[in-house]
Amino acid sequence: MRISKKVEKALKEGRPVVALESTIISHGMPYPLNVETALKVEETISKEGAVPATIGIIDGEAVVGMSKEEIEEFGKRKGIYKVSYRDIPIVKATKAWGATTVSATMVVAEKAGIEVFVTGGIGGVHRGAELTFDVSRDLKELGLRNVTVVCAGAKAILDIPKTLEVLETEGVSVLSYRERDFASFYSRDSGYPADYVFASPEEAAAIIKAKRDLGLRGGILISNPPEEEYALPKDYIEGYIKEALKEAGEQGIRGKDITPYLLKRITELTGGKSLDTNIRLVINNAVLGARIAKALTEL
Ligand code: PSU
Ligand code: MN
Repeated sequence: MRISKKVEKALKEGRPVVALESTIISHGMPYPLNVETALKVEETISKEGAVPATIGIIDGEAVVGMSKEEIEEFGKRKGIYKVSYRDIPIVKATKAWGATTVSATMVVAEKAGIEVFVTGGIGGVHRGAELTFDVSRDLKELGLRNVTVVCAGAKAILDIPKTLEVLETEGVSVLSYRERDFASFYSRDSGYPADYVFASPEEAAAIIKAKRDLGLRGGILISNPPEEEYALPKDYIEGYIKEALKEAGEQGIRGKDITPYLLKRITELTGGKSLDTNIRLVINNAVLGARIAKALTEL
């Protein structure tokens, strides 16, 4: 992999670094809002005193700390592969461009020695998984990698209680910032509690440190509820999710295409409201992620 000078220097000096993924850029939002958001997220992390490291695969090589131009290219270029763990050897050997999901980004972040990773919402157990077996690789890598993922819970399109059960099986500690409930991406609540509610970045950092000190392998999941002013009420968004899921079923959309399809369709159905919430929650996660990364380096 290629680590940017800036990220490498920060890691060497023990300064806080925050990893960011690229699927959210290439497959999660439309151009040019995807690029604007990615740059704004980086800027937010810098302002908080941490170093952002956007991760993706360029010509088969993992890049840690993309340049502005590279981020722009990830936002624009057509046909960029959506890379889950299983796809890493394929893009490597074919020298392809790959946007890394949470699962693949965790692999690269761990290799680079980055502990904290910020995204929007993780993948999880899809609704109807008892028939389709569609369970995101994100959950498996959360169980395996020593990386803390800061998100607004799991995407609302998923089955949240089943996702929490698999996280338990995988041994992932699920911590929620100031709210009882595990967040459901667009909404602050899901109806299901996280394992523990923490009150400050320092407290989260202490839990991460305890897990590492004990030599316990695997990730920690931080659920950061979207702020009240732009969070969407659960019953408002649920109708549109059901509608989008129904259309996806009728069109036979499956596998890796389902999440990008649903995010796009829900944006259309809500007249852009869901996209606005998605953008703002990622920025909100960047603030918390940077503060946790800082608190961790101070420990
Ligand atoms: N967060 C967002 N938008 C996204 C994603 C996260 O706000 O598009 C991406 C992440 O890369 C996550 C992926 O890993 O969605 C889940 O895809 P799947 O359901 O196919 O595992
Ligand atoms: Mn899947």
